Amino acid sequence: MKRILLTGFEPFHEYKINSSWSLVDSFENTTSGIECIKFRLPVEFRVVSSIVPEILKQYKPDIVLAFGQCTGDSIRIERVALNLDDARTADNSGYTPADEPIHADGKNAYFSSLPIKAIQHAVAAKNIPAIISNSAGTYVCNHLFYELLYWCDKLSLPTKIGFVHLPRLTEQVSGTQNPSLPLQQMQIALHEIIKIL
Ligand code: PCA
Repeated sequence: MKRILLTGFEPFHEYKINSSWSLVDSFENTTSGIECIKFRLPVEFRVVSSIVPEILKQYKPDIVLAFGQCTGDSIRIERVALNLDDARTADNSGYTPADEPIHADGKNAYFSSLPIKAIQHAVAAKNIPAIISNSAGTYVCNHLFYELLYWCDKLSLPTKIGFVHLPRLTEQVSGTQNPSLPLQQMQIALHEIIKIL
């Protein structure tokens, strides 16, 4: 059975929950004949760096689909991971890297190894807003995406890597005009994505 590793992040900044972990945690353990393994990550640059090679070796996934939360109104399928940490605010350990490469021996950037356009079309076909994003930022989400691609390259792993930024959940923005997406829509999107992988 094909194995997909789904990752989400713990809450960070002012948020009490993180939509990325809400989605991963609520998802089934098997779908479309694919085994789904779930992993919750801390919003900490250094811990993410140490965990990534470990989980790749431990779970040997065929695919890693990593999720993070953003403030937009669409599901953002990330195209590129940059070799750069540049945080405006501290991570959950209090660390605030500025203009730092993630790996001195790494490429400046890696592209997603999943079919991003096919993913976008599969989600949009369900009338769920989905766009291709050409920047995952320079915070912990980009850091995770870069580490996953770096280690697959370094260890010559066949694992395919993708990163998706999710809007906040409806309950996270109640009482404000901020954009959001219901959990159920995110679950439908994830089903559609897994079906085409
Ligand atoms: N979003 C942040 C880090 C964790 C998360 O869910 C980001 O976009 O980098």
